[in-house]
Amino acid sequence: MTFKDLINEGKNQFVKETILSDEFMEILKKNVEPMDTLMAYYRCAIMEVETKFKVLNEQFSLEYDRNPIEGIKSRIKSVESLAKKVRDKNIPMTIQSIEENITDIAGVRVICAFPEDIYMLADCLLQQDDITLIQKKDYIQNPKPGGYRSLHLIVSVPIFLKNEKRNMKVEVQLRTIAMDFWASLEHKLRYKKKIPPQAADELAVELKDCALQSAKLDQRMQDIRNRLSEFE
Ligand code: 0O2
Repeated sequence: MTFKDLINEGKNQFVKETILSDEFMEILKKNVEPMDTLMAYYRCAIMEVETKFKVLNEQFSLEYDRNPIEGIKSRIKSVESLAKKVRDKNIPMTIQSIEENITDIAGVRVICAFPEDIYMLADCLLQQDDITLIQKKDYIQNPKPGGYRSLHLIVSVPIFLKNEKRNMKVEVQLRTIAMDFWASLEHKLRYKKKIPPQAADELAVELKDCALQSAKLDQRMQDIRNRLSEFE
């Protein structure tokens, strides 16, 4: 038997005794099940918030013959990205601590045509008596240094289960089509690892300029709509 064979045999033995052991399987089962349940609750919370926005859109369509919402994109944070955040925040990897400290596991992104609709929809949501505002970050009034704009709300929304009511946190991001276009492009570039530093700096300047231009465009389109509505 060669040294390599010996190492491989040792590895196989280790896997059998640890990763495939009954005790390890038991630990896995104990932790995976509650995590799956928690993720299902977050999916329900997304459904609740999505429905609230869809109802508002429907009402505006009926009453004013216009749709303030262009689209809704929702997502649940992946387990990998969640684990990374838990590690970076240095918090315990327990269900309770995850629920308390991570506020963006459930994310609902609402895309509007006009900036004023963002604030109108946010107000309508926050007026609802089952919604509690936990945090508000207005990156439209105060854009991030790179140029990012959006209105972020962390809200708590109840989900009704068979025998209990559970309040779940949802991150709502409201933005215009232009803000969304900018953020999607910037996000893609940020994750491209092979951009040389000089090109990255140039792109950051270019992106900042695009953010300023798109903010101006949003404002001009808003002004046009306001002027048009004077004639209605
Ligand atoms: P993903 O994949 O979109 O979920 P926190 O999340 O509270 O620990 P922070 O920075 O205080 O961190 O939260 P903040 O500012 O509310 O932003 C969180 C989310 O907003 C991000 O989630 C992005 O979706 C979006 N965002 C914030 N800043 C930028 C930006 O400069 N560019 C782009 N494209 N998006 C941004 P994640 O978890 O980073 O990513």
